Amino acid sequence: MKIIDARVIITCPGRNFVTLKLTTDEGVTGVGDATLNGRELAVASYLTDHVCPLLLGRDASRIEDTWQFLYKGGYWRRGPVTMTAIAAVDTALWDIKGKMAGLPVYQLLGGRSRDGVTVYGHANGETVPEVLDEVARFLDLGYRAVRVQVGIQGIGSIYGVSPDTAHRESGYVPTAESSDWSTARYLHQIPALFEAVRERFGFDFALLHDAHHRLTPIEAARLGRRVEEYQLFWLEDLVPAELQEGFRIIRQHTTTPLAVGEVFNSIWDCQQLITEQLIDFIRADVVHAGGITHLRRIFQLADLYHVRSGSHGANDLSPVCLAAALHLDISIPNFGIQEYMRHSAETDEVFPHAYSFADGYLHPGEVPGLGVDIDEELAARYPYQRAYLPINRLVDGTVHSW
Ligand code: EZ4
Ligand code: CO
Repeated sequence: MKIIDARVIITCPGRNFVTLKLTTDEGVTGVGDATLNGRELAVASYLTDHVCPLLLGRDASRIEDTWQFLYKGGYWRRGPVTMTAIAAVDTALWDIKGKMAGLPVYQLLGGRSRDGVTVYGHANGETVPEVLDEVARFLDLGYRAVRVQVGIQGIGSIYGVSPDTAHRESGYVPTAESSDWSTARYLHQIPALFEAVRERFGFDFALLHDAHHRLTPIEAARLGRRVEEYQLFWLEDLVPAELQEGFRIIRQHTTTPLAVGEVFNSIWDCQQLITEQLIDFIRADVVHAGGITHLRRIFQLADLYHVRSGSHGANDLSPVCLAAALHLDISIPNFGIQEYMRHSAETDEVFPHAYSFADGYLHPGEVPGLGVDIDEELAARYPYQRAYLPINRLVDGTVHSW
């Protein structure tokens, strides 16, 4: 079974998505997400100009070998562009293998370890009452887990709290700059949000929060300790994680569970975090961390150290990535939770899929392969539009993590 065609499809049904489609000599197709938010064309070029020519004529059944071929064969290792490109190939090959076997991919990964994939939604608002209304909406929809984000007084527009974030949070904006970030204000005000949520809705659902890498370890430690009474499911991305040992400081001071990893590309980015048990949830995702093959390796390492999965699932990851994530999520022993930011109606139309939401869970469906495809005709109606993630600055103008 040889690969005879490898094509990159770029579409912008509300935001940009890059998709790799492979076709075999038997006419079977497979899709892989290759979207790297804000740097989409770099991955498209990596695939079109360098990887696709190497795939033609290769045996589509050799998933692991193809992964090693692209990783070791490229000589230059890791990094988001390379690992997203490898992920796209890997995901498409799993899709093809599932279709050839007549089985949903999760069956190839060992079958179900649970009945459904618990997901969390995003409750955002400029003010605490606005966030509370959003939490109510999610709980009414049956969600068992909700992430809460709120505006901070004295700070202008904060990434991730705009009310229409279902489509805006993950950054489909032309270089928005915010220039008054203050960690002191944030630390002072944010506990009141968790207090208000627990007071109104109680403790019978998972409550999450994302700090978008904006703190230092000691600031993070203080926050984690301060909010312990609200029993958060996790605090996410408290600090940038390039310095993995920095998490030791946070860990020494708080029992609030920690999650990090949505920008990680390989097992090497989290080896110390996992083996020293410095985090509780690893947020690496299929598309940016080398596909199903490599993410499974990360989750297997994590399982040895009591670290559970919590895959990034923002809506800048395409439905192809979400489908792949669900097959992995439902099969692994150490699943924690899956982020689920719904896609726009236009995106859902471009990517017809078998997964479905019910009662707080996502289900991958029983269609052979990943159960997701791209409608190329429709995709062609939404041409690429240049877009960037936002920039965050301190009051004095210093660039800060957003
Ligand atoms: O900012 O996916 O937890 N989710 C997030 C996301 C990320 C975007 C970046 O492309 O933090 O919204
Ligand atoms: Co995040």
